[in-house]
Amino acid sequence: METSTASISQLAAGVGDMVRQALDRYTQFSEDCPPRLCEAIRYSLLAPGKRLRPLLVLMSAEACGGDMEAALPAACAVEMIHTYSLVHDDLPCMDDDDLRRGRPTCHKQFGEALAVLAGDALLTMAFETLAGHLRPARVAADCCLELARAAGPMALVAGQADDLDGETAAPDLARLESIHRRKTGALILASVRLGGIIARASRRQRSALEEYGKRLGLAFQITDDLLDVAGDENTLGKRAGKDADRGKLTFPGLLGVDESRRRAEQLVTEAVAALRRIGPQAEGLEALARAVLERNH
Ligand code: GRG
Repeated sequence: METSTASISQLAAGVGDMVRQALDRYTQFSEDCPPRLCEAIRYSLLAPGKRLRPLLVLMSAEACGGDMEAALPAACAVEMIHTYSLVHDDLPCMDDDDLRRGRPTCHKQFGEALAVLAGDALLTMAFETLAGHLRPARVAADCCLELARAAGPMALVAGQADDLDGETAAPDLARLESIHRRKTGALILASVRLGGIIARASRRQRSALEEYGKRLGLAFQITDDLLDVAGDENTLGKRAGKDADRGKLTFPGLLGVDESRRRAEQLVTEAVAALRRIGPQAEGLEALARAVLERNH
């Protein structure tokens, strides 16, 4: 498996363009959508995010012998859910942030009420995109179920609720991992599973994707916590040092920077090892996992 860091960046840029164009097409609303709402949705969704989750959907499908084009609606649906979660997370009643993806947050730009509605619209549009654009219907239904579970009250929403509570809870590694398995990990795991569903992956391929996705999700969160400690605000496109300011439970806070880094590396090694069960066509996923470790934003 030899995809280099340079070639994964090129691949990611190419796939990122493909995803951006599709997101642009999915947000060409009729005049029934009020112009300010349309603007708020597109402002957040088309902002320059890393598109990690869409990349995972598309590369997982490809790794299992599927077609990236066929998986594009699922890649966009996951990005819609992710963007909705960021818009709502940034609200004053949640994390109260003013900078996201290098721009003022949605509520800073459009006001709180419209930001809530833009998030609501993105959440709904994700399922419309899956149901309306994936074929056959059985695959669309399976993908709807997968994404709904990952975004729902036992996963993404649960992790967020516990994270808000975590600001006052006693430090505990099991609790921290449980929060991030749901808040960050569930959508990352769903991304690789969606790719597998669309590619009609074998049982062996699905179990490899599962192992890869779980480990990558946790590694991604640990690097997110490390960047909050040491990252540069301009590169990050969001405020740094927020976790410590809020007394949040984090991996470096609990384990220290060096041990957190070691854990992230170990998780990526294990994630990559799981890909051997898929074969050489999983090299994009391997490069993506390594890029998560090296990321600076
Ligand atoms: C409001 C239901 C609800 C959930 C919010 C996404 C989220 C849950 C909180 C965001 C805060 C945070 C730092 C989460 C940890 C990791 C994470 C999801 C970071 C943002 O994802 P990136 O880095 O963002 O992939 P881009 O902008 O690149 O897409």
